[in-house]
Amino acid sequence: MAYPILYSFRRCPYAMRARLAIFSAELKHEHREILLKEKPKAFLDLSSKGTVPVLLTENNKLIKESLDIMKWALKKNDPEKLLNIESEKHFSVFISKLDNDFKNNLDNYKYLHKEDPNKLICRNNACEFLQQLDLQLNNQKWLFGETPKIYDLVSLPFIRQFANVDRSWFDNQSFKNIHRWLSSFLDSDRFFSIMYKYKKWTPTDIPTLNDFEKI
Ligand SMILES: N[C@@H](CCC(=O)N[C@@H](CS)C(=O)NCC(=O)O)C(=O)O
Repeated sequence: MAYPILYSFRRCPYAMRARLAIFSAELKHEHREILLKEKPKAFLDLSSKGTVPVLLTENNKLIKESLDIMKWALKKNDPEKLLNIESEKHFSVFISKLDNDFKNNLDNYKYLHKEDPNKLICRNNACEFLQQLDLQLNNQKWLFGETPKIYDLVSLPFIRQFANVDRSWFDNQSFKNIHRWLSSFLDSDRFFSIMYKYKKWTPTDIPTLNDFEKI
């Protein structure tokens, strides 16, 4: 196989973070857009788990977790030094808070019925994490200074999802650093590029090559 293949879904925050890492690593790859409502058999045959993102490397290795795809891409090429972080252990704790606690609260806030009291309890719980990030972003552009790190790229797609549940409520909250951080991400070429609208992939399609070096 000439190029790695990324199976992705445009609005999925996990797929977004994988695309952010691949974009930063400037890796040529084939993009296959999957609709979660109608997953092609060829995709399910490859990954019975049925979640996106999934990456098939040029050596036929299958990577089924967004974080592993990010690390795979950035270990190949990391011009922004996103992986230059102080402590792997600190990063693992951060990921666990984000992917478990924050994401569970976000899902409940997003999907519970508006009359369910847990909806707002979960929104408040999620805000505790946002408050920590807001504090961390004080006087700096990104979570760890003036350049992004993997921390920013793993989390921003989920912060966007949280903000979009009720945009006017979110905009009225006092997370001034988060507002700035999120807006500058949403206005960036990086975000624009990874949100390109591909048509859905069908197994007979000819490859959709994605060469980020040319953007
Ligand atoms: N732990 C996985 C989670 C991926 C995930 O849950 N993706 C969702 C979409 S955002 C999915 O594919 N869900 C399957 C479905 O909705 O059928 C990762 O980090 O890649």
